[in-house]
Amino acid sequence: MQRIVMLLDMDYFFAQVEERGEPGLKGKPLIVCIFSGRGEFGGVVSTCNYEARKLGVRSGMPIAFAKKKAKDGAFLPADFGKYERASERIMQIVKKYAKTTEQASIDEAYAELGEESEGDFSKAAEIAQKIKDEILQREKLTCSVGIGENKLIAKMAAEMEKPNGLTVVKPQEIGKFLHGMEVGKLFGVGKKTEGKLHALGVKTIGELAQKDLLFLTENFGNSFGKYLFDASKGKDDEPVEEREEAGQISRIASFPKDTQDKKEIEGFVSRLAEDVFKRAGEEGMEFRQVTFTAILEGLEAHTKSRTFEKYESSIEVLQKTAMELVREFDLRGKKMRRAGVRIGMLQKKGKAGAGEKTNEGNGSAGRAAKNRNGAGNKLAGAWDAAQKNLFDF
Ligand code: DCP
Ligand code: CA
Repeated sequence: MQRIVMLLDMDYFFAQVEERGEPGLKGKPLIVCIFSGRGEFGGVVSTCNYEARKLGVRSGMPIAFAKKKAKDGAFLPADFGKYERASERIMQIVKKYAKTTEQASIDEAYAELGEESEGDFSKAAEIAQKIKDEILQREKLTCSVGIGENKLIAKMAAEMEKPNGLTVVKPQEIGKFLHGMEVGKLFGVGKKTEGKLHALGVKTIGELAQKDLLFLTENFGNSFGKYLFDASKGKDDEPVEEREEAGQISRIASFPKDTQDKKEIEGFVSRLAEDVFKRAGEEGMEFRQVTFTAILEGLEAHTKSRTFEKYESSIEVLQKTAMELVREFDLRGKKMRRAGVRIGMLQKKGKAGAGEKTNEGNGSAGRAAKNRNGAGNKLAGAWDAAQKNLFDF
């Protein structure tokens, strides 16, 4: 049977969710921000709508900079819980139409559609259209979908038409699809690799596909070289694999002023723990791990974790552990700038037979290790990027 893979990517996701809640915001630049609490515009842009993109605003940009570009824009704080809940409902819709699905990030999902469409690309496109319609009808949100014979082609096809696109690349069209494309557009090729390829005289994916394996492994190492060799020809055999739940819930925030005051730090961390616990409760999760993160002046970051024998679900255990970790932490004369609390190795409460089961290896580190090539960062997806933003200012 012909393999058919779909990738669904929500359009300007966090910003679209905000727009939906506030129809008055539609048509105006809308910027979702991760405020650091430092000054009115300290922090970074999480994402923004297309009106703001037209003005040059981008994910990861300092908010103060975005403010200069979109003077009359609406700057809203990110509400991760809201996006997670929308994401969960969207994933449930995708699962109704396909037996095998994989959530690749908070707003992206792969699905195998070969069986469902009897190996017929037009039927697969019809299924994708039904999924898009249902998401629009139930969630009032648009997405862009790519369909191809593997994950790589599906992902790159989804990029072709945004927003609200549906792009099918059939096997016989792959050569034409990739040939003239800039090499930087090949999935897994970041800025660094792109620069190196340019220096080697490779500008397009078609030119990359002409290079022999030895040339690529000599320049990019065995595993990434092999990846480039295959990917440039549109080859990819990564399976669509179900992943466990995201595996962690965290909250991180800046102190109003850098501090060394132990009592202030304890009170602050205790409030973060309460927030995390509230979210865990809302999602019905229990945890086996508690992590405390400290970011000191100069952005030096430290983490300390404790792992339990069995799953825990009480605020007392979380608070007590967080406090122990804080007290054990040695500031070594420095001041603390940000602090975070995370619970990990999660499972849904009372999940049958899950007593000994853990989510180890399903977190982003496990995923990154599994991703066999330099595409690791990109494959890990936007949710990791969003998490990373929290540490980026
Ligand atoms: N995100 C973030 N910081 C980044 C990248 C992403 O906080 N540097 C968050 C906000 C995005 C979400 O992750 O809404 C999904 O990321 P995407 O890269 O898919 O970006 P969008 O969905 O916002 O836009 P697009 O329409 O281009 O997919
Ligand atoms: Ca998206």
